[in-house]
Amino acid sequence: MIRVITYGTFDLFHEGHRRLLERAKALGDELVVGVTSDAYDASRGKLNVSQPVIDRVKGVRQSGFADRIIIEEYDGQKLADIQKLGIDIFAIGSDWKGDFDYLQDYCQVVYLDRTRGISSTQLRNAAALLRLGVVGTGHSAARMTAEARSVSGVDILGAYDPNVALAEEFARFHELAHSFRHEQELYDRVDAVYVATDESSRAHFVKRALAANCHVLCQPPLCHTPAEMHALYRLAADQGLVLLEAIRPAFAPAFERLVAAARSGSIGQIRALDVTCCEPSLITDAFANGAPDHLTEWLAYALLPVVKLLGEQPRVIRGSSTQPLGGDNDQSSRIDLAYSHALASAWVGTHIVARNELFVSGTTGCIRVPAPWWHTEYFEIRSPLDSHDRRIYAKLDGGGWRHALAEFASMIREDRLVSFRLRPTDSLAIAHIIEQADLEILESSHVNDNCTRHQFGSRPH
Ligand code: C2G
Repeated sequence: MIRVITYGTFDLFHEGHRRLLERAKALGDELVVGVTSDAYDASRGKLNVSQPVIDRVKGVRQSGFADRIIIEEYDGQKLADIQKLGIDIFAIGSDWKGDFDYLQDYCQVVYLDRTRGISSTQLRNAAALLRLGVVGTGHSAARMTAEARSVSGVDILGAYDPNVALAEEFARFHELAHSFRHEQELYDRVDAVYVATDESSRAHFVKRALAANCHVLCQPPLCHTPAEMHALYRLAADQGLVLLEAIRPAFAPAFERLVAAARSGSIGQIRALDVTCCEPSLITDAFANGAPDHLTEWLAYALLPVVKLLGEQPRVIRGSSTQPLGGDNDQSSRIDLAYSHALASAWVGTHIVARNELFVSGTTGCIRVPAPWWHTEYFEIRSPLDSHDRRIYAKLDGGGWRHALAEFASMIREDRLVSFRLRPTDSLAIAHIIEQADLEILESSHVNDNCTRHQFGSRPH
């Protein structure tokens, strides 16, 4: 008797799940299926699971392949189950290749090819699955694609890149069903796209995707000017489509709680905000996880708390910037803002070791978010009246990529065009501040031949 075990969430049971169970069952005589509990999915960062465990178990049972169904409740249970149930083969989809090699000391480990590109006819509830395409094949595209396996209800169908060979390689590496030679072919096959091309072509692809009736998640900055951004949001709204800039900290649970705490008066009235986003020259994995790629993206990060906590219309905006130093993207910029009752300072730079904290001061207390603040799982509320700092925790999954994608997918599913986490007006306010500070720098700088139009926008291509 050969006993096989496999595990999964099995949300909205579909053809990919059915084929996985069918092949797992064929490996032996008896198949045990572990279905994740709701709490375990939450703890392992599987986002947007729409069915409770009882319904997911029902889906697995109805497939007819499982001889026994168990509930997976904690990390490390796989090892315990394998020993307790006398398992010979552990089987799992190829999207987990390598992750379970440690079980080889206890049983045979088999990775079964993931089903690529699930069609709507293969779903019980077709509207529940978001077919996503990726435009661009760089670091951000790769990271978002990898994180998508942990967002339930999202299936990445394929990739497009103006460089066809890159798109083919990307699709092969990420086991996607398609690489598209023509942009329009991708738009015709998907519900939504993630645009992660280089900054200069981003607005072009966003516009074309919207015109082709696709929802768009876009790597920030969406474009260079508030006017252009406004036109893109207008186009999306007119078409009834979601357009969301993936400024990842906006979707991080700890940041969301910070905004709620600060705005609900937990530190009195906000009087000052100090935020730093500096990238050291030596980038460790821990730093890179969730950090933006370019100075312009750093600026969007740094201005996010300013706009969310102090509002969209500062009275005064002052910008200062070094000239590019070692390279195009090696630069330091500061924006100082005055609101009627508060001051803010946002500093971004590359090749600088800085505190990278976010500090918010109020009339009765202050909030500190430890470094790197855009990637944090907690913040502290300090008040002279309390003897202890209050720490508030909220888990961050997948470097924040997952939370951005989960919000985007929820918006589409719920037919919600605006996210309160990052409204179009927030994105526009950030773009407006950058434009004003940029103009300020140009006006105040002495006539300088090296002075380029985009003091803040300069970036490598
Ligand atoms: N799967 C597949 N093809 C798809 C989608 C999913 O073969 N198009 C496989 C997955 O690889 C996995 C199983 O179906 O083996 C269940 O997938 P999910 O429900 O997404 O669960 P998952 O998050 O992969 O659970 O302990 C939990 C497991 O480690 C993984």
